[in-house]
Amino acid sequence: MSATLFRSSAAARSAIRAGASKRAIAMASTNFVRGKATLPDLPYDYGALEPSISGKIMELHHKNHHQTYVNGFNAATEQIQAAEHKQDIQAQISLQPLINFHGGGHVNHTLFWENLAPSKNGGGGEPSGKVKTAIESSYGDFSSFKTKFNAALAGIQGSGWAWLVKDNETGQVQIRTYANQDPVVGKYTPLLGIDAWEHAYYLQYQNRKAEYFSAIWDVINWKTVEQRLK
Ligand code: MN3
Repeated sequence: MSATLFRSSAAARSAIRAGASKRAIAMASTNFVRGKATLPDLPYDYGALEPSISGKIMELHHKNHHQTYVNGFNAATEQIQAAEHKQDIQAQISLQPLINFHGGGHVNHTLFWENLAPSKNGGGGEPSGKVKTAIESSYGDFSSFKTKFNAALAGIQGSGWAWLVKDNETGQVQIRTYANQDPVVGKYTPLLGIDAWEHAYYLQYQNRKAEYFSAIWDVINWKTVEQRLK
């Protein structure tokens, strides 16, 4: 497989070590610099999730795919601002799907990277504490939950995501699927998302996407899920 690929700068790494990662998780949906969305650094090397996800996939997925959503969101935002300036309501409305797609893509991927961790840094295993209790309350046990989550992923037609979300009204957790880059919004809080787009696995797994859905559990960062559930 590919050699370890470094992406984060030394400054970003030391910031992460200094405890910025917790803040970064809280800020996941608002990663902006001077009004522009920016590509977040990964808190691990591209090759660190192997063998579950190859370094080459991680590099392309982060550096190319995610960057495209960031660029698309910034471009659509500029167009909306221009339409607002001209008081062109029709143009503002017609730009909403672009905001949903590219903004959703940016938010979803930012949350996704944080949902993963190399196994040597605590990725994989089973949830504990409140996450374990919440999953058991909705799905009986972890194994049944995983089976249902993988079935939801396998059932996505075309491109989309499966998420473990918290229903903010009932406090219960549940598995929901979303088409394309539709973000988890409204009465749900996103806890754990798995990208089911072909670009997330094809280079390594080709048509064997069930193998990708099975392998990714070895690099799930349950600590992030716990922080989001709080
Ligand atoms: Mn993706």
